Parts: sequence; C-alpha cells; structure tokens
Amino acid sequence: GVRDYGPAVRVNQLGYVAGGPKRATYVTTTTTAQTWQLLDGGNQIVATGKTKPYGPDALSGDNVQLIDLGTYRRTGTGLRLKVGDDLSDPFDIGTDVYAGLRQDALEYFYNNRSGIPIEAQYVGDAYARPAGHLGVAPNKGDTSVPCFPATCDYSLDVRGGWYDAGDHGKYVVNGALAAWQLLDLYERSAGHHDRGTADNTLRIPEAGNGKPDVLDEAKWELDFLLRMQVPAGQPLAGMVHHKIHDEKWTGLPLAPAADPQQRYLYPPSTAATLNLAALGARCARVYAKWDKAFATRCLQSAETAWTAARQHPAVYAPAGGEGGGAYDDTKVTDEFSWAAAELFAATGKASYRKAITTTLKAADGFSWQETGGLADLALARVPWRLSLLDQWKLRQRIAGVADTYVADLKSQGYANPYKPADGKYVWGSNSGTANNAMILAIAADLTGRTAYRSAALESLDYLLGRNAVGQSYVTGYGERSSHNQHHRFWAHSLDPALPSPYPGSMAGGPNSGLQDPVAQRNLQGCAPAKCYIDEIGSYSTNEVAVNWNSALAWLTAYADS
Ligand code: 9MR
Repeated sequence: GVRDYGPAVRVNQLGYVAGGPKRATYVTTTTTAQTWQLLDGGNQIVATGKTKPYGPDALSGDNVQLIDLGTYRRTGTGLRLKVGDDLSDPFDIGTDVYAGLRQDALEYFYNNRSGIPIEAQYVGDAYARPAGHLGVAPNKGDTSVPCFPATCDYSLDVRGGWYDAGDHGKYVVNGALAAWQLLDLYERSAGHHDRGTADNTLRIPEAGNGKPDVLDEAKWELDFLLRMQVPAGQPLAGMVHHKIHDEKWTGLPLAPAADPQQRYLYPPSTAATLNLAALGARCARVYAKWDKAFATRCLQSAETAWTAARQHPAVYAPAGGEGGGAYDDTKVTDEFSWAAAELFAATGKASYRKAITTTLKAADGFSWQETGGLADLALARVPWRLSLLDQWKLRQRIAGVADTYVADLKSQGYANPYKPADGKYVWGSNSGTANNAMILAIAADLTGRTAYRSAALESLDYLLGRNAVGQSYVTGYGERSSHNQHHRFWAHSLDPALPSPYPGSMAGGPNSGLQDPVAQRNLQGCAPAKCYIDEIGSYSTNEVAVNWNSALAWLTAYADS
C-alpha cells in the first residue's frame, strides 16, 4: 500500500537546542521559494521567512526545499512550522532538549543486561523481567558454556554482559565497540566537567555506589568480555572467543529466561582478541581513578590479548553459520592498529606506538568491522603522549574528516553526515550517522569550530524525524517514533503482555540491502533513505543493537552538554 510518511514539513520531532542550528526540510513539488511560519503552542505566528528551493534529493528521491529558523533562539514547546497548508509535527526549542533522551539511551544497556534480573524499581513493571542465562532451567547458559563441538574441549563461565540486539547472542567485536563508546563518553564528559561523569544519573542497581554510573554500566560488559578470553594452559591461550549464542536462532517473542536452547562458545578470532586488547587498554586508563585493581586486570588481559594476537594474526571468524550473527571480518590490520593505539595511550610504550598503522578516513568512519579510525580517536584522548607537532597533525586529520562530513551533510536535502559513496545505505545506517556525528563532535572539541558542533547537533535532526520517512528512529522521542523494533522481549506487537522497546532505543535504520523477508515484501524499489519499515520482523532495517545505542548515547550526551 501507499506508505504514510507524515507531514511534508520534516522537523526534529523532539526539538532543537536553542543555541544550535534549526533547519527543516519541506517535501514539495513547488520549485519556487515559499513563505514559512513558525507557530507557537497557541497557534500564534512567532517568526516567518522564505524557504530555499533545493531540488531532488538523491538518496531519498524527494523533491525538497529547506527551511532555516536561523537566528530564532527563543525557547518554546509545541511549536510547529507551517508552509501553505502543510503543518509540521510539534517540536520544542529549549536548553535541555536532550536531558531525557541522554539518560534513556544509556538505560538501554541495563535493560539488555544478561545474567541479572531487570528490576521494576529501576525500569517500571512493564520492563521488569527475570535474569536470563544463569543456567536456571529452561536456560542452559551461560554459567558453563561448552565450545562448539570439535573446536575445543572446555567450558567457560561467560555469564553477564549485554545481549547484542534483538537476539540473545553476545558477540565480542561489537560489544567491545559499544563499551568503548561508553568509556569514551565518560572521558569526553570528564574533560568538559559534564554530568556524564556523575553517580546517581541512571536508574541502575549500582547508582549510589560513589562511582560514575556510565562506568558501572560499561563494567557489566567488560566483566563478560574478560570472561571470553581463553584461559592459560588451553590451546590459543590469551585469544578471545568471537561469540557465544544459541545453537539455532530462537523465535520471537522469547524472554531471555525462557530460552531452552544449548548455547556454545564459538572459536577465538584475531579480531575479537584485538578488540579486547583495545578496550582493555582503554579500561585500564579510565578505571585507574575509580578501581585500581580492575584497571590493572584490564591492562593485563589487554597485553595478554595483544601478544596472543601477534602469535595468531590471521584467525578469522567465518561468515554464515546458524543461530547468531557472524560478525565476520578478514581484514584485521585496522584492529591491530586500534589496539596498538589504545595500548600506547595506556602505557606510553614505543613498541605499541610503532604498531599504529591507520588514521581516521572519511570514507571509512568507524564500525565494528572498520576500526582503523579509532586509532586516531584513541590518540585524541591522550594529547600529553604526543609532541606538539603530532598533536597538530592529529587535529588536522580529524578536522579534515569533519570537513568532509560537514560537506556531506550540507549537500543533502535531509542533512546527514552519512553519505555513502556508492549511494547505498548499509545495515545499521543510523549508526553511520551517529558515529560520523561523534567524529564531528570530537573535531569541534579539538578545534573549537562552530561548523563541526552545528553539524554534530544537526545529525540528531535526521535521527529524530527530519528524514525521508518522516519518522523518529528513537522510541518514545518524537510524534512518530519507531516502536516495533526487532527484539525478543520488547515484542509488544506480537504479544500485548510484553512491552514495546524501552524509550531511547534506536532502530538500525534504512538499509538498501533489503536483507529480511519483511523488507523484501514491503520495500521493493525503495530509494536508499526510504528502505525502512517499523515492523518487528524487519531485522535488517529495524533491529536495535548495543553498538548503535552506544553511538546515540555518546551523541545525546554531547548535545545535552
Ligand atoms: O550490525 C551488523 C551489520 O553490520 C551486518 O551487516 C549484519 C549482517 O551480518 O549483522 C548486524 O548485526 C546483527 C548481528 O549479526 C546479530 N544480532 C543483531 C545485529 C544487528 O542487526
């Protein structure tokens, strides 16, 4: 049927930061400038101006015009933009627009913890559930998980961590990236005296323990990742198992505690090992102030992992397989370089510095698979380890990438720092937007340039409704927000007794690949930016994932600060 993309005037449905950019996109067949009006909550006109014709937007196929509220800085709620008879969804302009989302985006992680009951006192009755995968029937995992048959002959206690996404697997490469992003969020907050470093900011069991909540949350994943390391005395000791998941994909809906399947440890990979090396090194630096013993343990595991990866530099996780994501990757020079940079940042050792071989590249950005750029983001946190010249070069590199993203964003009808060169959106494209925005924000911090800061903020407009489907991709934030994401417990659309996704959960977003049956049935012929459907079965466009919400958490913390 005909898809409903909502109002023709597309805005950030949550709102705009009073001191930030405020633009909207108008979908129209008109090609001449029109008059726009800004209406307040009482329908009074508070500002007016002219639209700017843009033309056809390549990735959406929409003919659009642009609206810029420019210098309008007054705060308000329930505002709307009007062009002719077209009225936008309501939005706010404020100074604390992102305060709530910032918190919810981080509480996503507690809600997806494995091995601990999710308690009503923190999340409310609807989201409470018993602990998953503690070896209590019908669960078979994760307290003693055997290796996949014929791959090794031991079992490990790999309880805890976060479930990857809508499934019950736990995968090292993207779990480590997600935890890394939370640790980087913490460091960014610490450098800006922002409340992201505070205790009692999240509704989690550790709140009130005197330590930053964001570090408590990241430690839940770190403890799990450390358990995935092959113990001394076993073949491939020091390497890290790539993943642990069910023998076959479980069906939907299914609460974690009700999963009856056998779970297995899948063989170690060089990529997973280097992810632990990188994250463990970052952990050592970040937790040194809060938990010395833990920081020391992190560094030991990281250095052990590094040594093991050097001994086994080409052990690749296979593509395909049953019951879980593959997270396959046969190029690990980037993982080596990222790990080396984090280990150099933590220890200052020249040998690690020499092993850094990659820099940030606009075309790559970063993702669970492409980690080369993270070497530069690691160095950006330890300027004192670099000469003034090297600091300057690093700033130039990151600023150069940011320039590309600003240009990409400005050249599109729906401002987005993610603009794939091949004109195709990938699985998890929204994380491409958020990760590129994080790079913009870091560039803004390093250079003080407003253009980078504005572009980072404007990226959130795309995620929150100023896009080709007129939809906020974040549950509970915006008039039309995604709420049927692919998830085995947040499966309200399949079982009314179950909740919808927790507020602040970001959908993967448009994916040109149409890699699931629901997308294939509904989205044939879609323009890249429209290959999205808010149905629970569309895992390739509408799943949630830890490494996507970590990007949202980083970015909204930045916007809030
Ligand atoms: O985020 C992953 C994406 O980059 C891959 O293209 C895709 C297919 O391999 O897998 C995505 O990760 C999924 C994982 O394989 C299984 N759990 C859910 C993840 C998010 O959809």
